[in-house]
Amino acid sequence: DGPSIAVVGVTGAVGQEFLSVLSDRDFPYRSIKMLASQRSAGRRITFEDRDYVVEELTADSFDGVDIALFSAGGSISKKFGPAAVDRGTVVVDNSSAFRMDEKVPLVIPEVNPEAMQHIKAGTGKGALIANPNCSTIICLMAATPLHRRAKVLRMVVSTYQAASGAGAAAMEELELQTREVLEGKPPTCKIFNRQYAFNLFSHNASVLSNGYNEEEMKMVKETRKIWNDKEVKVTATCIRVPVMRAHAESVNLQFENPLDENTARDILKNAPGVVVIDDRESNHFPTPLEVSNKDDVAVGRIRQDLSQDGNQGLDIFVCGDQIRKGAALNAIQIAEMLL
Ligand code: 11C
Repeated sequence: DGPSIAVVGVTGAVGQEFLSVLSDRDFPYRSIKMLASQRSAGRRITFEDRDYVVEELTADSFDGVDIALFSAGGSISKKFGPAAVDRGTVVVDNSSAFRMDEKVPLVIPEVNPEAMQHIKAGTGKGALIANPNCSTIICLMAATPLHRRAKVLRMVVSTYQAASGAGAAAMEELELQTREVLEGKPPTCKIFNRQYAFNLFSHNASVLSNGYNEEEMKMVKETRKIWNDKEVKVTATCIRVPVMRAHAESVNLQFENPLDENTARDILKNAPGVVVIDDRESNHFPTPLEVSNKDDVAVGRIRQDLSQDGNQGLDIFVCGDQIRKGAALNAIQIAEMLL
């Protein structure tokens, strides 16, 4: 029993993670369609002891589908998302295609579940729900509980983003380059056009006329939409680092009301989907490796910002698995709320 579901982009890094998360969480379904581009059609996938053949994605793929999980890039979402909605499917879209559309809820289940409370699956009424950008999700998982208590006026974020954010091919190239550099060979530079192993660089998203890149502007705009707060000031610097699958972020917060670090630590310890790793004595704080393949976002380095008066500011350091909470897990938590 349960809804009929479709996974769009099933052969990609997030598509594959959709399947593991569905299985890990015992997501109920009566049927599941594995959809991908023509290039991947015909491939075989074994999922929960059953064999599936990957089908080529077409508009008709969504006939009778209650929930579709999309992660095949913005252009595929733009082309097939509305076709799915027309057929009565609720689309949970991992791309940036519809995030800033006023009619489309942009949801982190722990943060703003109310934004999608009017949408249910299996009613024959289609809808789109957008999954936020991974850097935004990971940041807001930690910042929101503090925002609820003391109201964030300004947030300054610096990211250290993993290869997985650029897809499975970037992860493969990081591994290949690492081997090549260690062997003294010239590195293969197909994905980022430069050496990635043993290096870091400004995020590969396009740089806009204001000097920010698109990834940074996503953090600014998505935070305002998710918090339903047009006034909150956000600035970000997004950097790609040679880490496989978890993003790290340094987040500086300025509050309207005072918030001391002990209270902040207690709030974060009780926040759903968050774990606190904040051991000053042994210098143990969150690392990308410790959160890889984990559901929870880890927070540490929780400290008063010395540059702000009267307990009005905090610095925190956050790590989260980009493929899991940054993408697949968040989308499937949204799908769970549709049932
Ligand atoms: C990254 N956040 O880590 C990006 C990838 O808007 O969903 C995902 C881009 C997006 O590179």
